[in-house]
Parts: sequence; C-alpha cells; structure tokens
Amino acid sequence: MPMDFNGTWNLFSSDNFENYLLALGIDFATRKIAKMLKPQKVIKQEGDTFSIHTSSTFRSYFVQFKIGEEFEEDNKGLDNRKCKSVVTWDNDKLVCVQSGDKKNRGWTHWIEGDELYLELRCEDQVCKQVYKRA
Ligand code: VLZ
Repeated sequence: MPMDFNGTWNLFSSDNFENYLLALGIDFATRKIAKMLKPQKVIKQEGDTFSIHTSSTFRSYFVQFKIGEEFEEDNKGLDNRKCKSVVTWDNDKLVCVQSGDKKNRGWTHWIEGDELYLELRCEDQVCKQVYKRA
C-alpha cells in the first residue's frame, strides 16, 4: 500500500522559505508578504493520481499529476516560469523534479507520524516545512 497523503494540512513551521523564494527570483515585497503566510494544503490522492491545492490569504497554487507522467507546470502566481515536472515515489516519499531554467528545482513530500513534511529546492536553497492535520 502506498503512503496516504490525503487530507487537509496546515502549515506549522517553515524554514528558509524566503531564500527559496529569492532563488526563484521573487521580488522583495512579495517575499515579505509570502513569509508571513500560513498556507493550507488539500491533498487528494487516488491511485497514482494526485492533486495538491495550496491556498493562502494572498495567493494560491494548484497542481495535479500522475506518478511517473511528465507534465507542463506553469507556476502561475509563484515565479510564473514554465517547467517540465515529474513526480515519482522514492520509497514512501513523493519526489518532484521541475526541469526548466532553474537548476536543482523540485520538492519532496513525506509523512512522519501525523505530520506532513515538505522540502522545496531551488538552486542552492532548501526550504523545509512541516504541516499538521487541520
Ligand atoms: O508546493 O511547490 O506541495 O505545488 C504558496 C503560495 C505556494 C504562497 C507554494 C504565495 C507552492 C507565494 C509550493 C508567493 C510567491 C509548492 C508543491 C508541494 C505543490
């Protein structure tokens, strides 16, 4: 049985998000707003199909994908750079590689106990977030 990410998750802690946004080229004012946000993630998982809706009072972002199938990601409302993304399982971790202009771009999700972890990567920056069930 694959790990079950289904649920509604609220941000509990976030480390280095601002430098991740800087690596993405997000402007100063937007970074200052973004780092104050407490986004919520709603993850839907059905077999190999996932959707992740990250919402906040400022901006929201939606992505859906099937494990192992490359898709075009527009990153709308984030840095708006298009990339080719693919998500695969690494044991119980979901690993996304976002190929495009930015080197080393991607993210990893996993669950420990009842907490959802997210590592966001761009160039030499890594942001680590922890979410708890709503
Ligand atoms: O998440 O790549 O769960 O897309 C935060 C919106 C969305 C806040 C961040 C506004 C998306 C930021 C992070 C303004 C620049 C992300 C993936 C993994 C799914």
